[in-house]
Amino acid sequence: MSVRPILIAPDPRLKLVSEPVTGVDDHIRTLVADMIETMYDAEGIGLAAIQVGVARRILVLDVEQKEERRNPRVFINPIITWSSEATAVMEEGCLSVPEIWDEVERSQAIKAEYLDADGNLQHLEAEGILAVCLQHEMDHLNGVLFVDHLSKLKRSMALKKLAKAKKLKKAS
Ligand code: K1U
Ligand code: ZN
Repeated sequence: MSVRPILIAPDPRLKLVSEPVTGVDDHIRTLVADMIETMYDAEGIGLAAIQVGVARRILVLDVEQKEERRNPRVFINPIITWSSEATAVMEEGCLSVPEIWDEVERSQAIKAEYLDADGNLQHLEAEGILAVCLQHEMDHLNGVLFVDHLSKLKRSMALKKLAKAKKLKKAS
């Protein structure tokens, strides 16, 4: 297992629509193991394959983030089969948009279908942080970043802040 570098916005690869996985083979299993290690290394609660430069419809989540009780979940080719009309607003961050946090409104509850790491079909009903994180990661599979949900003004401020932070990091 290895930690892979995480793409940072405005890397154009983050705008790609990822391709479905056609079979869970050793190549996919290695990618999934690396994604889990990368997520924990970065102290994230989720990660999509495109964030490590692989345009495949795979994401990993662990919204508990307790080192002594790790519970990584793997979602391959996930689809949302139902989303509540009721919405909730939660502050979000993204490992590909470092140091930016802002409020995003999403469905408060969802139902999803996906393949697990063994290629078995699974169903999930989620609410709270799990629903938020799953919707955030599924956006990545479609080339959408959480800042794309913000107003034009807020998005441009966020991206300017990110560019400034990148410039300062480069200069130091
Ligand atoms: O980059 C990502 O897609 C992962 C992202 C997931 C996420 C976070 C918050 C709301 C929605 C989706 C993150 O994990 S950002 C880092 C983070 O959440 C965190 C980092 C350190 C401590 C606690 C949380
Ligand atoms: Zn993200």
